[in-house]
Amino acid sequence: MSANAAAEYTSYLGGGDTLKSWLTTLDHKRIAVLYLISITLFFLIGGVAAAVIRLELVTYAGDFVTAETYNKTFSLHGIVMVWFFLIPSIPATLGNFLIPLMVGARDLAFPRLNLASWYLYTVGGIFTIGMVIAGGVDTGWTFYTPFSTMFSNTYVVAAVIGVFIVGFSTIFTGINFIVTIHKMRAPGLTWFRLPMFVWANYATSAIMVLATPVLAMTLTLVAVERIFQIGIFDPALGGDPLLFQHLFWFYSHPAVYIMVLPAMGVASELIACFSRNPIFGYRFMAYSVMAIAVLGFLVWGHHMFVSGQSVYAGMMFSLFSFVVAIPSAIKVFNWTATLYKGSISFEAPMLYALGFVFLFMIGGLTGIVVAALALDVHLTDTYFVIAHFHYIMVGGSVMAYLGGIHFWWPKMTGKMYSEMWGRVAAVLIFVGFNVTFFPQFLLGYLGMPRRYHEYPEALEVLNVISSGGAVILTLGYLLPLVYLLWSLRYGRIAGGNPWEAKGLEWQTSSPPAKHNFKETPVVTEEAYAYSPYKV
Ligand code: HEM
Ligand SMILES: [Cu+2]
Repeated sequence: MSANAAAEYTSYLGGGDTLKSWLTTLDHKRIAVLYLISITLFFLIGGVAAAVIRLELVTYAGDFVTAETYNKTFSLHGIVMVWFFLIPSIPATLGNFLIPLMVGARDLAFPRLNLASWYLYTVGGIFTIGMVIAGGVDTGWTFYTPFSTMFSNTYVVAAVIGVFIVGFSTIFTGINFIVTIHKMRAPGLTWFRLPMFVWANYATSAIMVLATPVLAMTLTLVAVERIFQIGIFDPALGGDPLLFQHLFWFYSHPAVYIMVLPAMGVASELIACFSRNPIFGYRFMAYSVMAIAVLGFLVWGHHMFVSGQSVYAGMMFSLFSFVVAIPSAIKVFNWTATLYKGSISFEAPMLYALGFVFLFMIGGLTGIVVAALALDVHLTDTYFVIAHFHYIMVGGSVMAYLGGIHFWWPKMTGKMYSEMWGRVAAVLIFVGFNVTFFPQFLLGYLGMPRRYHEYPEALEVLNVISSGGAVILTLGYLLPLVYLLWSLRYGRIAGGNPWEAKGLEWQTSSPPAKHNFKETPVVTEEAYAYSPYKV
C-alpha cells in the first residue's frame, strides 16, 4: 500500500493535480497530455464541419445549408483539420511525450519554450473559434487571392491571424525537437541507433522550421493587402495573384509531409514490434525520411498545373513529383519486407498500422496520377483530389496517429484498454474510411468539382454511398474516445512493457516517473533488436 502510494507520487501524473499545476507544468509528458486534450477538441469541431458537408451532399440539390454557409463550413473544416489537428497531432502529442523518453533524456531541451508552444496553439485556437462565432470565413483553407484580399466579405484577417499564431507554436516545437535530438541522446545512442519515430520527427522538425515562416509571411501579406489596399497579389493594384499561390504552396506542400512523416515513424515502430522483426533496411528508411523532407520543397508547382505557370515549369514540377514518390515507395516496400518471416500478431495498434500502409499506398499511387501533368488538367479541383489527399491525411496520418495512441496509451496512462473494442474500432474506421472516400475518386473522375454545395442528379448515388460511409467512420472515431476514457478508471494495470517492445521508453515505469529515468540509460544495442517468439 505504502509502496503503491510512493509509486503514485513519483509518476508524472501524480503529486499536483490542481489545474494550476497542469497549466504551469514544464514536464514534456504533461504538455503532451494538454495537447492531446486540445487537439481532440479541434478534431471534434472539424468533424462536425465534415458532417455538415456530407449531409449537404446527400442530395444533389443545395437544400441543407445555403451556398454561403457551405463555403464557410468547408473553410472551417480545412483550416481546423490542417492547422489545429493534423500538423500538431503526432509531433505535439506522441512526439512531445516520447522523444525525450526515446533518446533517454529527462525532458526536451527547452521546457519553457515547449509550454509556450502549447499556449500559442491555444491562443491561435481561441482566435479561430472567435472568428467562427463572429461569422466565419469563406475562402477555403487555401486563402487564394485576390478573392481573400479584395472580394471576400468574411473574417479573413481574423482567420489568418489565428493561423499565423499557431504557426509559431509549430516552429518552436520543431526547434525543441531538433536541439533535443542533436544534444541530449543517451550515451551509446548513435544516430543510426535511433528509433525511426525519432528520425521521422527530426525530418518533420526541419520542415517545420524552414517552411512555416514562409506561411507566416504570406498570410501577413494577405492581411496587409486587405487592410491597406497595397498591391501585392491583386493585379488591379499592380500585384501578382500567382505569387500568392507560389508562396502558399511553397509552404503547404512541405506541410503535407509535416502531416505524414511522423505517421510513417509511428508505423515503423508498430510494424517492427508486432512482427518481432528489426526494421528492414534501417538506413534506407532513415535516408528516405530525410530525402522526402528535402525533395518535398521542390514540388510545390504541382498544385498550379492549370494556373498559367509556364509549361516548362509544369513539366519540371511533374518530374520532381514523380521523384518524391520514390522514397515513399521505398518505405512501403521496407514495411512489407519487415513483415516477411516475422511472428506477426494482430493487436489493435498493428491493425491501425497495417491500415495505414494500405491506405497511404493508395493515396501515394493516386498522387502519381495527379502529378501527371496532362491527367491533372482533367482532375484538378475535382473530388479525385479530395479523395487523394484524404487517403493520405485521414487514411494515412489519422490512422497512424490512432495506432500510436493505442500503442503508447499503456505507457502514457499506465492502463490497458479493451483489446476487443480496440480491434472493432480499427476495423470500423478502415471500412468507414474506404466507403466514404473511394467513391470520391469515381466522382472526381466523372467531373464532380470540389467546393460546390449542389451537383448534377446523376452523381447522387455515389454521394449517398460516401455520406453513408461517413456515418460508419464517425462511429469508428467516437469508439476509442469511449473505451480509452473508460480504461483510465477501469482498465487493468499495464506494467512497464506490455507489448514486450524494444526502445528506451519501455524500460521505464508506466506511467513514467517525473524525470523519466532513475539513471540515464546506456544504449548498447541496435534499434529493434527483436527476436521472434517462435521460429
Ligand atoms: C469524418 C471524416 C471526414 C469527412 C467525411 C470529410 C469530408 C470532406 C469533404 C466532403 C471535403 C470537400 C469539401 C469541398 O471542397 O466541397 C473535405 C475537404 C477537406 N478535408 Fe475532409 N473530411 C473528413 C476528415 C478530414 C480530416 C481528418 C482532415 C485532416 C487531415 C481533412 C482535411 C480536409 C481538407 C484539408 C479539405 C480541403 C478543404 C478545402 O478545400 O477547403 N478532412 N472533407
Ligand atoms: Cu503537393
